[in-house]
Amino acid sequence: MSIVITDEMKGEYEQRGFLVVNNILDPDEVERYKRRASEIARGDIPKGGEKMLVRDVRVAKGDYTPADPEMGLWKMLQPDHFDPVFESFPENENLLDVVEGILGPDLKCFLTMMIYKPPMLGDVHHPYHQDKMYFNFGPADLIMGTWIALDRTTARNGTMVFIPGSHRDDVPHEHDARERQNFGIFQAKGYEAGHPDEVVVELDPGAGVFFHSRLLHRTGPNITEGHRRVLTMHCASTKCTMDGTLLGQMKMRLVRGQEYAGCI
Ligand SMILES: O=C(O)CCC(=O)C(=O)O
Repeated sequence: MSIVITDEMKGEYEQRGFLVVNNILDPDEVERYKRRASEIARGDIPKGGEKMLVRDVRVAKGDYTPADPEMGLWKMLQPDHFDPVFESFPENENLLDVVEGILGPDLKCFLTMMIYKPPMLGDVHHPYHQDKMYFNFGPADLIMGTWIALDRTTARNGTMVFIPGSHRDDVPHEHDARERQNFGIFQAKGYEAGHPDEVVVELDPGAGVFFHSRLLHRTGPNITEGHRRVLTMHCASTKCTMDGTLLGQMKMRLVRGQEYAGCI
C-alpha cells in the first residue's frame, strides 16, 4: 500500500461521512487526463464513446453554443470503458488504497465519470442528494463515491458541498423537474443550498474526496471563466448484494481482491 488510512482517518470518515486525501493523482496524470478529455470532447472519440458524451442541457437545447465544444459538456460516462488513456484510472493504486482502507480489500468499480461544470451557463446547480438512491445494491455502508479534482475546485467554480453526518439516514428524494435541469437528477426533499450545517470542500488538482454513498452532497454553479473538471469513481465492496437491477450505464468491474458467490 502506498497510502495508509489510519484509524483516525477512518474515524473521521465514519463520523462525518467523508475524507479528503491529497495527491491521489500526480501532476502528470492530471495533465494527461485533462489533455485526453479535451481531444475526445473536440471530436477524437474512440469507438463506443459516441453515446457517452453528455452535453449540458442548456447547450443541448440550443440556449448557448460554446465556441469550444468542451465548454458545453456536462460529463463523459465510463471513459475507462472506451478510451485507452482512461482505462487504468479505476485501478489507480492511491485511489484504491484509500477505498480499501475504509471498505476493505475486495472492491468493484461500477461507475466512472469525467464531470464538468461548464462556466458561463448560469444557474447550474446539482441539488442535494444521496447517491445511494441510484444504486440497487447494498448495504450503503459498503459503497463509496470518490471525486478527484483535475482543476482546483472552489466555492466559485462549483466544488463539493456536504452535510456532515447525513450518511446515517435515508432521505426521501423527488425528481428535479426544473425545465433547464440536466437529465435524471433527483433532489433530497427538504434540503436546500445554504443549509446551516453544510461544509464546502475545496480541493487542489489531484486531491480527492471520498464519501459515503448516503452522504448528502451538492455542487453549485461555476461563476468563473475556467473549467471545473473532476474524475469520479464509484465503488463497492464485493460483499454487497443486489436488490434490483443496475441502472443506466453502470457496469461492475473487479478492481481489487476477490468476488463472493451470490454477491455483486
Ligand atoms: O460533480 C458534480 O458537479 C456533481 C457530482 C455529483 O454529485 C454526483 O455525480 O453524484
